[in-house]
Amino acid sequence: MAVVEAMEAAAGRFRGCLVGALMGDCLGAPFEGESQTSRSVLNSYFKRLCDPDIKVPYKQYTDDTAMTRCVAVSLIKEKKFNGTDMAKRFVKEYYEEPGRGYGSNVVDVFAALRATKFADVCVPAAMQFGGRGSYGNGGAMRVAPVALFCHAATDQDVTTMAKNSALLTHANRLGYNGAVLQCLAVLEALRTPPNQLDVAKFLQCLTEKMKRVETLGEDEILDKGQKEFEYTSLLSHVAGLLDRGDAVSCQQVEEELGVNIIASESVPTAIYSFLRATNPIPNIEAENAFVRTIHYAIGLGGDTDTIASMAGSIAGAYYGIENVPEGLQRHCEGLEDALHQADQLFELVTSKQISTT
Ligand code: R7I
Ligand code: MG
Ligand code: MG
Repeated sequence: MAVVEAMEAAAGRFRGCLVGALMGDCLGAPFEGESQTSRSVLNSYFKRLCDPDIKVPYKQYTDDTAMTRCVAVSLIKEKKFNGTDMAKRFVKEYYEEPGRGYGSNVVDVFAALRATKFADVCVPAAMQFGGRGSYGNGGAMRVAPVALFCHAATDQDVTTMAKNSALLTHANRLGYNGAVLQCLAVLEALRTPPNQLDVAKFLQCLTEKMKRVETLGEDEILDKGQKEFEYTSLLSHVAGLLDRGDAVSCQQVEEELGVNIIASESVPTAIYSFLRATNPIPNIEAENAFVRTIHYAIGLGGDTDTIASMAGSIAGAYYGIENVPEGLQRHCEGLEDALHQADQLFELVTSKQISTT
């Protein structure tokens, strides 16, 4: 009995993770690019969404989910990371539905991948921004399936796969290390037993891992003005803000962590949102900590779909699908696919028919 229950709980966390990512994207997208949204406006937004008697427009997913789905399907079909397969899926997906709100630069990568017939799938990304590569958050926003796939892998293997999945479009160190950090955060949430989250420990663990990740490799170069331990230092900012509790305003989060489409100004913000929402937040009515995470992340403004999606995938991995209200799930385009992909990933991981090296 205990084994069956443990398996169900673990499967529920896989589902929570991918549905959390989807929900943050779908519910956050209508606010993308806006400045902060007041908590009372978002309280009514969530109340209306949860009310079965009120009809609200269906919430469509954006590029965040379109690409996350490609990552998931590629890992499921290949049973390992295959960069060429993943890149082909990104490109096919983009040209079938180009109107999903992609970053302006990543579209050039897709065109170059297609024009070069996928000869070397990392080259087009490496040529962006004068050869420095993009540091947008596109590598991080789609990385959740990698964390699930690497559920039992070593830190080294997780880091390598997250980095390789990001390098297909984001060759800048801040771009791919943002994906690594987001992946490690999802994994840490997934591996933390229910009700045993210790915020300080969670951050400490991520900080130690990022210190190793950010130690400059021989093949890496720092852009002018970039710091070697950028994310490590941002995590200490996150800890500092959390220590100040409710005294921290949205404005301060925007100023100190950022709410932008750049990875270093959104991944730490998503982690902060998840950790901050473990406790009640003044004027946010949601009693459910998963919902509070997404509500809080959206309220920060800026890159709301992506920050809510990243925060949602971490929160969903920790709280599990049983804590994700069905009244909210039903609004999200692509819900069935997200659930199915989570189940397929769980099956693969538990059957151990995969390679993570
Ligand atoms: O990172 P990416 O896939 O965009 C993801 C974002 C998410 O918010 C989605 O929801 C969607 O809205 O877009 O796409 P990129 O085009 O690689 O990067 C996004 C943007 O970051 C670029 O268009 C630039 O504005 C900025 N950026 C840079 N700007 C200057 N120099 C990324 N790298 C650089 C850089 O090196
Ligand atoms: Mg988007
Ligand atoms: Mg976005």
